[in-house]
Amino acid sequence: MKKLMRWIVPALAILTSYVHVTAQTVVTVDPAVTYQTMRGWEVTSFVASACDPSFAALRDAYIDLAVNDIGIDRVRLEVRSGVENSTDYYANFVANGCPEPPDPEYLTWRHNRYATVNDNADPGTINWNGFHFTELDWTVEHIILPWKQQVEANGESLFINLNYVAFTSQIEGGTYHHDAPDEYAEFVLATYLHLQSEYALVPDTWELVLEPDNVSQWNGTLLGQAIVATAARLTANGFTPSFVAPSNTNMGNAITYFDQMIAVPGALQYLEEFSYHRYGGVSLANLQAIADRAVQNGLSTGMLEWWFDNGTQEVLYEDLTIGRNSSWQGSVLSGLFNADTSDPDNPVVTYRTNTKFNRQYFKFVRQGAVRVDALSDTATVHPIAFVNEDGGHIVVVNADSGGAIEIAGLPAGTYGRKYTTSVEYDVDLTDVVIADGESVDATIPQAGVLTVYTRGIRGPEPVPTLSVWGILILLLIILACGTHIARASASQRRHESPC
Ligand SMILES: [Ca+2]
Ligand SMILES: [Ca+2]
Repeated sequence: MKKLMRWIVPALAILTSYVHVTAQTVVTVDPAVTYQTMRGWEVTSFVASACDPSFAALRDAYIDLAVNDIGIDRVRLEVRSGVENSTDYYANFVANGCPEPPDPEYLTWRHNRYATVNDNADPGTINWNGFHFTELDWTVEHIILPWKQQVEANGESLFINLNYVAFTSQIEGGTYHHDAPDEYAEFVLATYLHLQSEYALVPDTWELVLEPDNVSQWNGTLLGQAIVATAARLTANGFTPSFVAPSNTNMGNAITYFDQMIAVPGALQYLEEFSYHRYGGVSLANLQAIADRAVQNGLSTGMLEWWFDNGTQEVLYEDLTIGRNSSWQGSVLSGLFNADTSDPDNPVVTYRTNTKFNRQYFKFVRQGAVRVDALSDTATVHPIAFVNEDGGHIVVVNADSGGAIEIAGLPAGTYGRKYTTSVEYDVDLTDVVIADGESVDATIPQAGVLTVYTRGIRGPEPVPTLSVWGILILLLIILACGTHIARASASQRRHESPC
């Protein structure tokens, strides 16, 4: 009996180890099956009030972290309809110290910032005295240009999505005339010409109207007519029109507006992105309908606003997979952070929870990356994969619980492994080197997000050279591991222990 037990115990141990390995989740990546191309991780450019004594310190900290650590590479720059007005209400507001409500100077600003006064009776002739770009210029000079410089220092480019805002329900005692397509087109052209002459800046895209379902003068058909009129003016002035729309606050309304918009002859050809927000009408059916329309019409999609800590990694995953998003906005710039400004010159800036999790995506998946197929054999493990323009492969996994994950289908190379859970942030596991046909294994201890990413740029692996000390250490490791090898699983040997 004793003799029999001597065989049974190790046999059981080997069997247990085998069962453990086969129970791990297998994620299979297939780079041959491709989906959307990425167009940047977006935030709106807001830092703080222009009059906030912490503004400059916050701006410097936010931009540095957003660019160099989080991976934000696209910005929504807003321009208000009230730029076309005979009075520079923004200049007056700032001159009065940017007062808060219910200060009457604040209310004057609020009641007029979307009100328009026509520059002249001819939409074909710009009267520059009828436009005041003071607020836009302040944002460009104090936020966009320093931000752009930092992104470019990393060899990347800042995608600028210029967004027209006209919350006309705030107007009191004023009027609004940009619901005439030719007047709207003149406004857009004036903004393009101004940015080009002042800053040599040309936006990558123009987002037509922020939340048109909150603006009584606008509907889907008018959006389509505005695209056609604006595209003609921009083209005639040497610009390449590229529009993002309809940007409804409600996903259901976005579908309705989109259908009306592209029914206008000539509108579709200048549309680049089908944009939507998530404040209402949220359903997987609506998300699927948005993705289907985008595929059918050769467009990208973007969930471009769900602020106030709603942009979790689960929402991001849903928008990237079912919604096929190429760009995504979960917050304004300041919304990525918590800031203690009790010392205005030295604010203490930390990451909000969503930033920590979403950074697992943002930091590694860059503009131009192509999403590729990734399948999981476990319902609680949600994978997504990308190939960056430099050939680097990225696999991100939202895990509903802790566990071991084997990632198959990646090309030979050296891979970094990083995870974040609710109790641990930014944990790096040791790098893994795999040959063709091998898998990358990683274990995440609790629910969270795991990222596996190519180290450096793909190419032939350097030939390893070993010093005398290296050879001695290797021999010691082999000796130390010898007795354990039989019990360790093949994948554990390869990836998780020096054995
Ligand atoms: Ca005008
Ligand atoms: Ca005019």
